[in-house]
Amino acid sequence: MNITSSHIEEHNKTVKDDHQESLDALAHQLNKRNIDINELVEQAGAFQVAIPSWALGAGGTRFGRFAMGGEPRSLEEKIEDVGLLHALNHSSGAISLHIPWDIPEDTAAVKELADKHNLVFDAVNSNTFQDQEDQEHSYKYGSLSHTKEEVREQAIEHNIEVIKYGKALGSKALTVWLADGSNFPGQQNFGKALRNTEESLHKIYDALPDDWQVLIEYKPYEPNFYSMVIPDWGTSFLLANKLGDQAKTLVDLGHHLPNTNIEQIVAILLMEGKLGGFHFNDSKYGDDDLTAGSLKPYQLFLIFNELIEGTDGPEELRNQIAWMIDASHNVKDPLEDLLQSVEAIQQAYVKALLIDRDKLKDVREENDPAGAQEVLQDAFQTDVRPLLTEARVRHQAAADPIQLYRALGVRKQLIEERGADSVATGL
Ligand code: LRH
Ligand code: MN
Repeated sequence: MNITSSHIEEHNKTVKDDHQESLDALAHQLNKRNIDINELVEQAGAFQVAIPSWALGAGGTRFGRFAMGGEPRSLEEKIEDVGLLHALNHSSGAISLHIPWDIPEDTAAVKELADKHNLVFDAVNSNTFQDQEDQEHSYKYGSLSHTKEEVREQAIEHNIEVIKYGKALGSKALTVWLADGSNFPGQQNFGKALRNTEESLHKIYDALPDDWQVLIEYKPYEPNFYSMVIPDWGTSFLLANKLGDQAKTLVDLGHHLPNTNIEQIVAILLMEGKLGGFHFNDSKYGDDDLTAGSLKPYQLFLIFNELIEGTDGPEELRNQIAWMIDASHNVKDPLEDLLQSVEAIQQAYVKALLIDRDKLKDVREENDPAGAQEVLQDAFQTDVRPLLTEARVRHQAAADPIQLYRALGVRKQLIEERGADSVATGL
């Protein structure tokens, strides 16, 4: 299923006048604040979010999984689906692979296919939280932290193999998330488990190419429900500092206990030069992996406020951090969900760019909390959608990606091509 430039042109023609009207209104509004809308359109257009290869099919829970139909059956079909998203919004120009769910059998052919869709490969993810058929040692009781050296060695080898795949595809980072932990008090020696993990990570770190990073992802619980070896940002930060400059922390928005101030964590990691990347999603209770910005758009905005506050300009910000989604779709069409996530992330980014930083600095110096809220609200309550639409139109993408996706009946066509019960590897 290909979305052609004439599909896009036809669609953009139908919304042209309405779009121009709302864009002019926003440009006028921003002009009064001495903000050049074209500068923001540029920044929005340049902001790319990587799509997780494991979130292109229907997810599920232990209570059930409801097939979506037309799910990608291979890595090649996954790349086509991400290519389709990128054709629609011109902001999904990267794919993050998970190994062994997405082993590139022929890396040259896979890279060529990705090039054809204007896609690059973001961080590659290792998987030592599931046992593969031909695996010698089980990860039931952990991997890099395991009490048995042979299990740790097996997990280290897997991570080094994942780096090899990533190198062949042009990726520049390895994401390590460990399910390692315990379900019951007394089950694990916390200190030993962390020390084992640190030693194992050192061996992986030594295998990193010089221009690579290792991103250490933390999570407070699940699949272990009493303790996780890397439960919080502090432990990930500790390990990243012990490993070296190429080790950073990855912040998955769903990996925080309720009401955690994630924007403060982001501010500190950024200040310490240890913020490596994000897994964007949203949640109400646990690691729900819901559409980014669908429940807490203000938190997403506040996170971008800290990101812009802590870096010298949009360019530096964009280039030093891995921007990735991590989601699981139980009821929504995965492609629509991902389009909405990218839109919400871009809205938070552009709204944060609208914050009057000088005014914010002044009201903070004057200890004027109400004044500070007014500055943030002016930006957050600005409807930036016409600006994002314009960024897409200027890059020959769809003014309204979901509208065009539905008008073309993409899901229906994918079901005709791939069948109603095709299942994608992943979560
Ligand atoms: C763990 C996690 C991690 C991935 C997995 C797919 O919850 O967020 O990033 O490896 O989801
Ligand atoms: Mn994640």
